[in-house]
Order: sequence, then C-alpha cells, then structure tokens
Amino acid sequence: MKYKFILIIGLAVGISCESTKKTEEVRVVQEENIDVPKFNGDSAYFFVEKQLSFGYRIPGTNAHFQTGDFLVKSLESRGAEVTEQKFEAETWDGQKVPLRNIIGSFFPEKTKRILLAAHWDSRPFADKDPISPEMPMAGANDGASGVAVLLEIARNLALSAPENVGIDIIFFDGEDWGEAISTGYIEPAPGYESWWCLGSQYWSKNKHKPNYSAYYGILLDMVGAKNSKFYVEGLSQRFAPKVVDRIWGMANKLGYGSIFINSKQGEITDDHYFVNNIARIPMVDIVHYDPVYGYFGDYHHTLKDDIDIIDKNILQAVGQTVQHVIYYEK
Ligand code: AHN
Ligand code: ZN
Repeated sequence: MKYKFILIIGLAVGISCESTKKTEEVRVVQEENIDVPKFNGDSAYFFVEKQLSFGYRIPGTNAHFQTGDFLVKSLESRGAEVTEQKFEAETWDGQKVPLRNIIGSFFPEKTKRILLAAHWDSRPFADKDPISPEMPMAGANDGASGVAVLLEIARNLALSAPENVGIDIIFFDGEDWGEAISTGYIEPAPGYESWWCLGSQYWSKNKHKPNYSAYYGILLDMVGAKNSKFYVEGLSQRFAPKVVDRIWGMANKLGYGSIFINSKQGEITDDHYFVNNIARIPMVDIVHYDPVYGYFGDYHHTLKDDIDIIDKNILQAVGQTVQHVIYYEK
C-alpha cells in the first residue's frame, strides 16, 4: 500500500520532469522493496586468507586436497546440496592429476537457475616472475579472490533466499595449469581444447545434473587486487550482452562506476569460454583489466600475487554488485 502511494507520487512528479528522470524514480521505488543482504568485505578477505593458509592449491598436493574438503564443508554448512565431480586429467608437462569440481546448489527446487563460478586451484609455477619463474605462487588474486567472494555470497544465501531464482556455485578445478611462457603453445590432450581450464571443460561436457542449464552465469576471476578496474571482456559482450548491461548498470547505480568501466576490451580464454561454447550457458567474466598492462595486471603469475595485493573494498564492490543482480532477478 505504502509503495503504491509513493509510486503514484513518483509518476505525478515525473510529469513535470524530463521523461528519463521519470522512469528512474519509478524504478528506484520498485527496487527499494527488495532486501539485499550486506556483503561483508572483511569476511571475504578472511576467506582469501583461509584459502592461502592451506598452502599452494596445486592439484595433486595435500594442500589442494585439504582446500577442496574445506570448500565442500563450507557449502554444506550454508545449506547447499553439494556435488563433488572427481576426475583425472593430464597436464602439458606429463603429469596425471586428480581434479575435483565442487558444485553447491542453493534452493534446488527453483527452476530458474543462476550459475556463479570461480576457479579454486592455484598455478604450480610463477612463470611470469622475473626472478623465480619456477617457484609456486600463492594466487591470492588468481583464484582465491573469486572463491572468497562466492563463499561470502554463500554465507548470505544461508540467511536469506533470492525471491525468484535458485543459485548454483561452481568451484572449477584445474584452471591454471596452462603452458608456461617459456614453452609456448602445446597441442592439447585428446578430448580437450586447451591445457587451461580443465575443470570447466570437463564440467561443460559432463554437467553435474544431466539436463542442467542456467538462465545465465557469472565468472569471477581476479576480483580482489588493489586499484582493480573491471572492463567489459569481449566474449562476455558477444555471448551475454544483456547480463553485461545488468551487471555494469547495477555497479554504476551502487556507486562503483569508477571500478566497473563500461567499455569493451579484448576476448580472453577463461572458464567462461567453455561454459559459453560447450555448455551453451551465457556467461560473463568479471576479470581485472589494467589499461596500461592489459588483462590481469603486473602481479599476474608472479610471486607478487599474495595477500598484500588484496583490497577488501574491491572484494566488496564485486560481491555487493553480484548480490544485487541475483536478489533483484525477476
Ligand atoms: C590465458 O592466459 C589466455 N588464459 C588464462 C586465464 C587465466 C589464468 N585466469 C587465471 N589464470
Ligand atoms: Zn592464472
């Protein structure tokens, strides 16, 4: 009743204003009705630290195994129905490693699904590091940041459900064991299109539920570094232009317009490439782009990618934006 009244006033005031202003006022009144939980940047930051505390999350290692178990337990503790998709994959340097995609389904009875994803493995070598290209790297931003934002969203999903959609959180494994800079391109293993993104390729061909699909997906990759900017990644624009508009529009409305820049950049091969191309689910990649350095940033695949490049305000901007998109979904 109260909202109807405000709506009428809004329309009446709108008549004397220019038409664009009028629609804005009506829309704001309607959206105030929806309760979006507060995304806590401190909590998300803690989830980055927690992942790093296990050690390097390199497939086949004990730290990787323990991190995986932690992620399964976290999703279960938030009330999700969890599927562990275990398989073995070959790497370009001749190893056979056990991989595990971890899927948490929230409100499985809802038919309209939104898919949120990030990769949980870390790269076995910091091949772009000028001093130690063979050392393993922490991957605070490359991997842990996206997972941390999703763990914080999961915490909120346990407290309140979006009205119109169910949510599937997928932690993809084996994203970051692609060829080293020093080796260059190597022909992929049979059945794969790339040495990168092994988990998302596997899932896209073997979904956790045979007829699974989603209305759309959002991938988070490198979403926590200081001074991050999120430009529109080219494949996302090509495959999911409406979702791009929704995310960048929402970020702008929330006051994050200086972080989410609505300008298109090049296309990159990331987990969303396979979800778009093989699973045929329109998926957007929110990923750091540096206008000077290019995609990712100067810390990328170096030993600099550790906890001290993480900014909880960036995690918060991304998390709050994604939450608004899913809680407002019609
Ligand atoms: C390329 O380097 C072309 N794709 C890998 C994307 C990536 C690596 N995301 C995180 N690490
Ligand atoms: Zn990487």
